[in-house]
Amino acid sequence: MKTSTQVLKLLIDADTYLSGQEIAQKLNLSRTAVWKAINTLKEAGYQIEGKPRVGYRFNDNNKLSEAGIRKYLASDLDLDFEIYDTIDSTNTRCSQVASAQTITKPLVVIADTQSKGHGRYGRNFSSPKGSGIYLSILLVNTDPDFNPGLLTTAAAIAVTRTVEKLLHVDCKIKWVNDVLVDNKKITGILTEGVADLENQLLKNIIVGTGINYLTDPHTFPDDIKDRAGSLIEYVQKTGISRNQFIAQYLNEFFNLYPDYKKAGFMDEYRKHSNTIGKDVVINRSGQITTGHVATIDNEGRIVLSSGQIISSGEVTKIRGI
Ligand code: BT5
Repeated sequence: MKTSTQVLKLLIDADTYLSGQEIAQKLNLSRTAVWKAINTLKEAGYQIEGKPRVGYRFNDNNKLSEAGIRKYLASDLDLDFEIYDTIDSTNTRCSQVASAQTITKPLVVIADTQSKGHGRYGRNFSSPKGSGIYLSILLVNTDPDFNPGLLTTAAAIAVTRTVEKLLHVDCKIKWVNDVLVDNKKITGILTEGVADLENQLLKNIIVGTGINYLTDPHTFPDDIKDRAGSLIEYVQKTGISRNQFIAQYLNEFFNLYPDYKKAGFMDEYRKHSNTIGKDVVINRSGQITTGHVATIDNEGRIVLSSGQIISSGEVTKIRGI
């Protein structure tokens, strides 16, 4: 571990002021090395407060960091992290890693901004810097009957639980993968599989989540500004950092993941659904279906009152909303 990373971890875990001497003793460093590490951290954008004769304290000023996330991560979670200031897409990075190597534990890739963040059907996902959470989890898959729809549903519940617990605001879920607050989309989720070329099994799964966390709603591009929303108002009220939110989301996700196929969260999903009981228009690759949504079943599929079951596609219109 780099000296500056060690110092950062110590300050984050301490949550209070540590004198230069204490840091030096704990890490077996010289005072000069501590001073240099503090400067390196400040230059990298970490807010380290220095008080004469008292010491240094880390201020979680919204800068993404592995140590800042690990502080709130469940202790039994064994994950690797890659954190970028800028990247094309965290999902793309995961698929590159999956193609280049065999991973043995989940890898979490996070970026402060994405130049080519994408959603389903190659659509753009707006990813401005310094405010959003763009995160992909690369999982090892050994299940030949992997169910991407249901895992996406579990991820939507993980986001919903995190938002409701930490930011104290209610969420709705628009089938299948959009989390809404105040009727606007604050999160999109994209699950992708990476096939093993030899046996065509999905050897890895990528669960990508984009969250408009501190995004200024006035900065949304014109084409989405009517539908996209931000959590900024609730984040500012509660003061929860991106690092803490990310850790809680990972805790929730990995709590659901081992048993996701048992669908124990589907009652919770149905309670949060803004789609059940509504007349909808569903677009499946250009094929349009209209109907009344009777329920969403334990596979995460829409059941229309006509009896028709729809497992994928997009709800383009919900009447009465
Ligand atoms: C999604 O697709 O909503 C899934 C988005 C997944 C993004 C994450 S970010 C981390 C990871 N890396 C990636 O490259 N992707 C994942 P879909 O259901 O197809 O919705 C896309 C549509 O949502 C767009 O066509 C816009 O209408 C709208 N949209 C784009 N950016 C948005 C934003 N920031 N907030 C809300 N809506 C947005």
